[in-house]
Amino acid sequence: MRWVYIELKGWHGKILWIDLSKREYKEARYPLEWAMDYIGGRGLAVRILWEYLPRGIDPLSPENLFILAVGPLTGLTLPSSGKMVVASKSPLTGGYGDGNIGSWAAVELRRAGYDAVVFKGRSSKPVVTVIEDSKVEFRDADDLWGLDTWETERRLKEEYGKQAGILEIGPAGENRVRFATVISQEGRSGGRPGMGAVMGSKNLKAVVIRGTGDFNLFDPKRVKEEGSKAYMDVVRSKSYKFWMRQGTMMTVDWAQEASVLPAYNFREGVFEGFKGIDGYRMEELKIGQRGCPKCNMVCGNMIKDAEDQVSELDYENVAMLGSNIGLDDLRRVGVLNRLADMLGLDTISLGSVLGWAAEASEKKHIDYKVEWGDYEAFYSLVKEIAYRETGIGNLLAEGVRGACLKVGKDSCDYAIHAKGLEVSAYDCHAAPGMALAYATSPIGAHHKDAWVISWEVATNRFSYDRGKAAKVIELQRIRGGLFESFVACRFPWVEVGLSLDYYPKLLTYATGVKYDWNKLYEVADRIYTLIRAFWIREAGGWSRDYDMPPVRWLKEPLTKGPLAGARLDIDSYNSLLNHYYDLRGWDNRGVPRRSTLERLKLDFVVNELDKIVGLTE
Ligand code: PTT
Ligand code: SF4
Repeated sequence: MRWVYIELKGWHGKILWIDLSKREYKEARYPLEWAMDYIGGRGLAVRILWEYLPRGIDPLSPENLFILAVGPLTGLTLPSSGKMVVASKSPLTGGYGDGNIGSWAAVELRRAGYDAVVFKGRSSKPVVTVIEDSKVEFRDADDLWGLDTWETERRLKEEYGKQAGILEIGPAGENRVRFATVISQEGRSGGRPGMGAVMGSKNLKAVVIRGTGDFNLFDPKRVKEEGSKAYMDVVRSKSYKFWMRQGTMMTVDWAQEASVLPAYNFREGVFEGFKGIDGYRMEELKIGQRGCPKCNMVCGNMIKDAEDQVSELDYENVAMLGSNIGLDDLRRVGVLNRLADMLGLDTISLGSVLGWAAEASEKKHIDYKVEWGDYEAFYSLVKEIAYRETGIGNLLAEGVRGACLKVGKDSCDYAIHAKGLEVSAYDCHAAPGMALAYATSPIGAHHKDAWVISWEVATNRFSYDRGKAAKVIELQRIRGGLFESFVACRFPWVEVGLSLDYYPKLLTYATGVKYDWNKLYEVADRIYTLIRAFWIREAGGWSRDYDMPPVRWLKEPLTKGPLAGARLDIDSYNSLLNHYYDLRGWDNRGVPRRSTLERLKLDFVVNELDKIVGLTE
């Protein structure tokens, strides 16, 4: 195929390729079509992985690619644009993995003149990669290896200045814990499906980025005017004041009220101690807030934790390390949360493996004693996991799916994951739409692609109708398809109601390409379908079992709260899944149809998928 290269505004059109084995780098232009058809961020990342990742490799081998990708809206003067995608083949799930992290590294990468950086190979010893505009240096990192993320970033800031954007891993990433994340700015964490472990497997302790260039925009004046208006709309919104008080922590009370607050390893959707960990309790302890660059609604709420240190709280962290493990003291939850940030562990997966361990201990499926709410035992387990020092630490470092497969004895019946990624903090015994959102999320069970639960609870909660599948797809398009590819934070829209209409306009001003919703939805569908093709390729086959929710929600009803007795119905779930597949143009195995691939300009995957699974028309 002959590719045309980018001469457009809004993108730089360049990828920086870094070979850590050889300590070499080069910059390369990428095809114009990739920008047009995938926009950037997640879209660009999956296109790169499809094209360049050797088939079937071990995600922790040097062959894996570790990608940082921004989009045309990243870092601009518009609300909450300081975000970037970190992506790779996941060591936790074996499929496509990514996360969205707020960091100055996102802004600096755009200033440095790249749309993405791709790392391959493995350094023979610990290294920090330093990108300064078009120059790359490899700084030995023996002195940093073993340090926690906060200390690593502090030392690198001393060396490279306060303006530098820095992404790093902690001991968990170094030790290849399968749910280790990438950390920045002490409380930003990205890449739930083990992106930190991939960095660790490459001996890449940190990436430092500084750039001095401009954003190469089509109409910078209109971007600024429109972006400034959007900032004002954020501040003037009705929900702004309360958001600034509680941020995502307001969700604890809502989740309790709606019976979706995970408790005791997702056995229940209500928690008797919720008042000890809710947004109002957080307000009593709050000492400040911080967040990502370019944001005027910063959501990282800081408290002094039980060890008198600063911990930055979010709903997911608190529910998973609080109610899900039976802990009702926010200052103690704060300690576990801070440890996760410093060691570089994903809090959601961590809360899930701790919950699984408590249940396995209770059922005597493992020879280890840890009880619900046992803070000291959980505290020690967090460290044992990050350092993989002990038998139990090593076991839990594999994630719930890996751990239950090793332990056996029905312990997979209470391993709460989809496709190997631990479920985030919404119980779905009584929320079929959210269960579908988790089960079909392109990275495994994360809420980020379709947080349909608030709509579901407020509407026809117990139905499994076609409209629900359509709603999941609508949200996946906007959240997982678009915000992840033009790359900005979705909270201005989700949480304070910023009009979505800003985004096509801003994209058009930034790039000069006319965007409307039809065009954007087509991009989103293309990205979703390519990610599905990538999963099938890497799994070497496919069946609808991959798109099923955790067994617990189907088999074991809730026993507490107003919805006691509720559970998902398997036949109805299957019919909901059929609607979903049909609306996406996938067959009843969850494999994209040939006609869908062709309509979405994904002809280049047809032959390979056909050989693996046999495509339907
Ligand atoms: C995100 C996931 C979330 S989603 C939370 S809380 W949330 C957890 N936060 C963690 C943390 O903190 N420390 C830690 N060690 N592990 C953590 N794991 C969990 O990670 C995050 C915010 C949040 S807070 C959310 S919903 C929104 N997510 C966005 C998204 O996905 N895309 C997008 N375009 N905008 C988003 N805005 C919001 O960003 P992952 P961050 Mg995160 C302490 O990365 O892998 O997607 O996992 O990036 O900068 O911390 O911002 O109630
Ligand atoms: Fe970051 Fe929160 Fe601001 Fe979004 S709202 S950009 S997650 S600080």
